[in-house]
Amino acid sequence: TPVRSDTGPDLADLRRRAAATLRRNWRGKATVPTAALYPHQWSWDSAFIAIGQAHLHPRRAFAELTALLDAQWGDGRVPQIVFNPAVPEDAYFPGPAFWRPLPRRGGPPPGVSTTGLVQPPVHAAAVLTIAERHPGEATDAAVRRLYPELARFHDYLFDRRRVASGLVGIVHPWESGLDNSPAWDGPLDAVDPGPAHGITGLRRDLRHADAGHRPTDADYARYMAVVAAYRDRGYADDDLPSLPFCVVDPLFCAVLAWSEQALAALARRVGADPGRHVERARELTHQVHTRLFDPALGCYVALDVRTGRAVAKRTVAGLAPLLLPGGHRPVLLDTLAGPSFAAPGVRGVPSYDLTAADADLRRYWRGPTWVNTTWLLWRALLAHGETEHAERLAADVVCLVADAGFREYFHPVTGEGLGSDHFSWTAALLLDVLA
Ligand code: 2M8
Repeated sequence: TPVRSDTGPDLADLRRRAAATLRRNWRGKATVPTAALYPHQWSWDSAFIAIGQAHLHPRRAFAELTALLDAQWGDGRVPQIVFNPAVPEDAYFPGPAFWRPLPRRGGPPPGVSTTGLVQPPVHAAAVLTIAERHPGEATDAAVRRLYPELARFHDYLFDRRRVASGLVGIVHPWESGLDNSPAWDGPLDAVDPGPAHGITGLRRDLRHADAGHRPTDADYARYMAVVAAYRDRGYADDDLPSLPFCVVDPLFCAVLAWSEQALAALARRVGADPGRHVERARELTHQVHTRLFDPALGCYVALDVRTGRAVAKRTVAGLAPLLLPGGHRPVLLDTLAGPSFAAPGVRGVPSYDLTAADADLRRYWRGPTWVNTTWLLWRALLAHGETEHAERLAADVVCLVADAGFREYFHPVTGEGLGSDHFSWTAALLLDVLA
């Protein structure tokens, strides 16, 4: 669905600037999310970047994912961050040293430095998206190479991260991709931050972004304590609820089930048996719909696995199950169009309920509109034939970027650009909604 505009933004110019942003952030094998704030390769960023890159250079799109999967651990996990050895240790906090030791058995390939966490598994869905739009021999060859690695990643998630009978858990807010989401306030309150690490002095993000737009020091102290606990047990996934943080996130699970369907389609393309993918996608979809829906909030919610309690917060993650077949679609569509996420003048899908007392419309994942989550809902709406609504979201993305540039996130009401500039997935996904 092309966005048409005769009087609006100059779309050819936006496309050129998006391509320039991706070129600027390309580092030879992969793309950084943005130069100063995030100088390494991030997992789900690379999936979104590949989707946009495919409109420019399909080869580079597959190279991006290949670089990420080259850092896959022996146990199948695909790391949240692949550290670039050419970048100084202190350019990003927490840098490679904080994550060591990484396990030898089941860990990253020799000489490869990563974190021990994962991020939402959008990659298989990204590969299928690219393969469907850019068919050809090079694509077939790339799919043949990438399918077994993606399947191993999903095997890891389904086998090692299974919690709360049939749902898949995450062990750090960073694994959700929505780091300081209000959904994590409750579970994080129970985490002992431990001795002060002199966090403010260490945080590099505060040199590149406004402190009022970022997580707080109190958040960071707990992030570090949660990493340390997982690291000190060698990133082992036995008895996950004994870790200080263990939750089921509706976005992570919905994206996994959606990507698992994509994996079934990729398996068929390479002549592999799609059976286990079809079955796992069906079962996880069923679990999400039956266990995570909160009728009073009109959306899906996270579960704190340690307490067994649902987290009653209406966040954008709770709308992500719209990507899946079945479920509570009419209610979700109402919530998406209602005052929590839409109002006259609101652009894109805010990351958190606009009417909530603790919404903070400039602070990171606590209210601003992000292009990647808006894009996921755009895809979901298109898949369900909600074309008009989808086109509105696409037009919002174009408008936000035309007014404020390729920013990391945006004030959902004023459109003010927030966080860093020259942000890769904003550029990549803009190219995709314009395609
Ligand atoms: C943000 O997260 C990183 C940690 O992973 C950070 O704040 O340092 C999140 O927005 C995450 O979703 C994203 O993948 C990452 C890089 O863009 O930045």
